[in-house]
Amino acid sequence: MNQSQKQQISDSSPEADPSSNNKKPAKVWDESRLIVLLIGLSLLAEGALIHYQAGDSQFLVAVVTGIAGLLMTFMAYFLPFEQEPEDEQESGDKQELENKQKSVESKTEEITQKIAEPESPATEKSLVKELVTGAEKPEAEPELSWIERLNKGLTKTRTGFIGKLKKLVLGSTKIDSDLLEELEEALYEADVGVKTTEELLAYLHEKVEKENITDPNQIYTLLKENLKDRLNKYAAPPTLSKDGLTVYLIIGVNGVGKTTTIAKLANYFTKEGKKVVLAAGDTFRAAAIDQICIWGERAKVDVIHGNEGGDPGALVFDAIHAAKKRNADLLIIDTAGRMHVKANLMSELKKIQKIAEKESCGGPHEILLVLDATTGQNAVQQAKQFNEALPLTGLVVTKLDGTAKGGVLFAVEEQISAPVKFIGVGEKMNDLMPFEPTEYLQALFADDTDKKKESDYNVVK
Ligand SMILES: Nc1nc2c(ncn2[C@@H]2O[C@H](COP(=O)(O)OP(=O)(O)OP(=O)(O)O)[C@@H](O)[C@H]2O)c(=O)[nH]1
Ligand SMILES: [Mg+2]
Repeated sequence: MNQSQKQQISDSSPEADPSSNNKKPAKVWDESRLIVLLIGLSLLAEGALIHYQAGDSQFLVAVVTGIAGLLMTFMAYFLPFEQEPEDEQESGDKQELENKQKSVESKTEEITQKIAEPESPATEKSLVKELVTGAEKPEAEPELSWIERLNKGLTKTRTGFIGKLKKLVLGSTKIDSDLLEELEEALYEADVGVKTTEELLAYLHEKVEKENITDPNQIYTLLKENLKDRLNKYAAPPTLSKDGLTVYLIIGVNGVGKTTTIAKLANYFTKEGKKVVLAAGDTFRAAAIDQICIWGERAKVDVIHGNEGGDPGALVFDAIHAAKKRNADLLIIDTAGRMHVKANLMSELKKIQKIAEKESCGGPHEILLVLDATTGQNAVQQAKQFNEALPLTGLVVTKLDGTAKGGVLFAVEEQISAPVKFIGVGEKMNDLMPFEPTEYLQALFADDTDKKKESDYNVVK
């Protein structure tokens, strides 16, 4: 129990209230006590009277009477008072106090137990179910096409990063060093990265000088073209084995969206007519197995899983053989989230990769690093270090719907010279697709009002 909880409990206990228990009984001059006092005083007066009237002859009687009076007066005043009986109100209060104390004691015990015991497996399971179900709440709006989802998902970046570029360039009347400097700043702010920004600026400078460009509109067009060329330079479709089982290994730091991406991939490839099997390779995080099993149920694909705390390498071995036995086309392996700076966790990934390589023909066909677009430049560092540990074949950029920057996609490809293979623009099963630079840029640069239907785009399928 921590200090503040202890404090809370002790503050609410009855002992904390000084007025509650130490109440002294009130002095009450009941009738009998008054009578004793009166008799005592009368005897005193009688003693004095006898002495006054009878003189020395009755001296002894007067003294005895006086002493008796004195004693009775003392008795009436100084003898300890009996505690008066509690009235009904007070005994009710006492009962209430006892009940309160009992309830505080049981509450203390309950809190202590809660802190000492971990969440029961049943509670954990229901929490996982809630998490996965939460991502699939029925939509109030009608089902959208991928292009509409993409367009919606990129709203923040379109109005943020791209909106700023548009305002800057199209709002200028001339091309000068101020404009180019502001442009540079906007690119940095949007996580486009130092290298890409410098190259972009050098390209614009050269074009402006060589072709004597004076219209800012042309700068805008040049910028768009350059960004498109950059994305096209790396673009590559997801690899699928021509014959036999294809194996995808999904890696990344904690919470970037690996397991959700796996569910989305299972959904996508199933719709493409492939038989997909999932491997619950995250044996580390509590309830990770339950999470992928629920996603598997939803995507209607088999999940090969072991026990929590088991060896992920052994699980991958079993999963490859189980997938082959089922004649699956694609096995997607989940892994536990890990920090890119932890060498021992990176070597565990290498071990998994070796097993996949040995047990499958030419696998893993994709080693996909999942990156959370909202983490900005940190995603670039992650890509660099994971790529040093394992040769990445591609990237999955998730949560593009949650960022107004969106430039990290350009930076990260340049950094490791590997393509973005999938992008995620939401939590739902249909919110992920293979990355197509053309449709991505069209959604990014589309005007919010006039480019909302799939037919408005020149979609590369
Ligand atoms: N908005 C949004 N949320 C996403 C996207 N992809 C995943 N998420 C959410 O990201 C959270 C984490 O997803 P997981 O799939 O559990 O992440 P993980 O990388 O497997 O996490 P660990 O296994 O703990 O390392 C979930 O709440 C997902 O719904 C996306 O493209 N957009
Ligand atoms: Mg996971």
